[in-house]
Amino acid sequence: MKNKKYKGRSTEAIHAGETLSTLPTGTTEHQVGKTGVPLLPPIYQNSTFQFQSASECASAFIDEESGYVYTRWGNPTQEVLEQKIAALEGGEAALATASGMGAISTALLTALAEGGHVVAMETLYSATFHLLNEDLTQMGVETTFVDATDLDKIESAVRPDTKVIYLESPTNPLLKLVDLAACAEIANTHDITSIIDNTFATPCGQQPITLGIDIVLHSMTKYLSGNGAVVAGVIVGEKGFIEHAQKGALRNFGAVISPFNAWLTLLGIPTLPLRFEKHCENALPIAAFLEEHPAIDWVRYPGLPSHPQHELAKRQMNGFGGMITMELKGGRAAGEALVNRLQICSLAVSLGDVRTLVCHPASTTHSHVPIEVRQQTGITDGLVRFSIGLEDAEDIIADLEQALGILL
Ligand code: LCS
Repeated sequence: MKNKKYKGRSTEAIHAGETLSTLPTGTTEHQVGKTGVPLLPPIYQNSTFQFQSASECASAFIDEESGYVYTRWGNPTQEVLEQKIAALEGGEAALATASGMGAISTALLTALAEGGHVVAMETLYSATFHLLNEDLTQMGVETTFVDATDLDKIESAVRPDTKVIYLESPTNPLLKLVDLAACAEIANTHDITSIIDNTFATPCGQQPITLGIDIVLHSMTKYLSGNGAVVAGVIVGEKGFIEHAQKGALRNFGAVISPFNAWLTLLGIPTLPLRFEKHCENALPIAAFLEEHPAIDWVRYPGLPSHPQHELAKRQMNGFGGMITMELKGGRAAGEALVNRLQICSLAVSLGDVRTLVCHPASTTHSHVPIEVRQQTGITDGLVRFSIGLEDAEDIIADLEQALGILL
């Protein structure tokens, strides 16, 4: 469903949702009659809202559209952010959350309110995998993990009680893609809710709702905020689903975003289109440099012709993003030596920052996972993931060149 007011993505990122800031809720009596409203959406850093009368307060409880009551139920700063992201994703409505995992758990708890079965990609962000494989399993939800690059495997995993098809594209950390339009068609045919985590692509890289996907999620900790200052998430989709999520799982499980984090994210979004362009512009020559390096076995970047799904990437994405994954020939020792030697690239988890971040899963995020399980899922010992930042590509390449030099 479209929520389109502006022709261009940059105008949308700057202006969408900001009409609220022209009507400051809580304008105090001494301000009435004065002209001039804040150009930047104000931050409403308050937990509760006051009313003039019992009847006004009572009607806000009956009709929540008529007023704000309590920040766990909604806050004007959060609403500006939600309207902006709904516009960027081409969705009807959005719901901001305390974290990306808050968005994922809230969306799944909403779609699975009456229980049911999930078909999910076999390689997902690790916490999403644990949520599906452990926490939701303990609550009676079953998940079948499939190689979603093979559409037949999705189709044949669908059961009469399947409620959700859950996807990431590109995936974390292997950068596999799924054909979103084809997955949406399978989901529609069987009346299943399709959900995608769009964190790696951002709404600038792909708009899954326009391809028929029902629900789009983000960890706004990453590219959307872009400043490495917040942990936040968002769900985008049809108004009925978002309202159900807001009044149910979000409100009662409580993964609400703080007004300050909503505001910090609002500061980041206007530059997202520009930042995304630069992330893409930097990543391609860096991926090409890595692919030629003798210490490296293989490189995955959707923009490289060597990516097994490069044709799908060209068809489905409007830019290949800033994430690059590679396999070093020297295994774990080489991975550790490389990250120890890098100077501009910072050794840190997370992604989508203005700085280039590097992460060696085998010695860090996945070190507790048994080696055979890691190898089965492709998280091998020599795997290194880069989130290419906004520094000059030549400086990043020089840093990589000096660090990779010790592996030769
Ligand atoms: N989805 C994806 C694709 C992610 O990469 C992450 C976090 C999340 C959801 C969860 O978001 P959060 O709750 O942290 O806002 N990814 C991380 C990573 O690759 N390294 O550190 C965190």
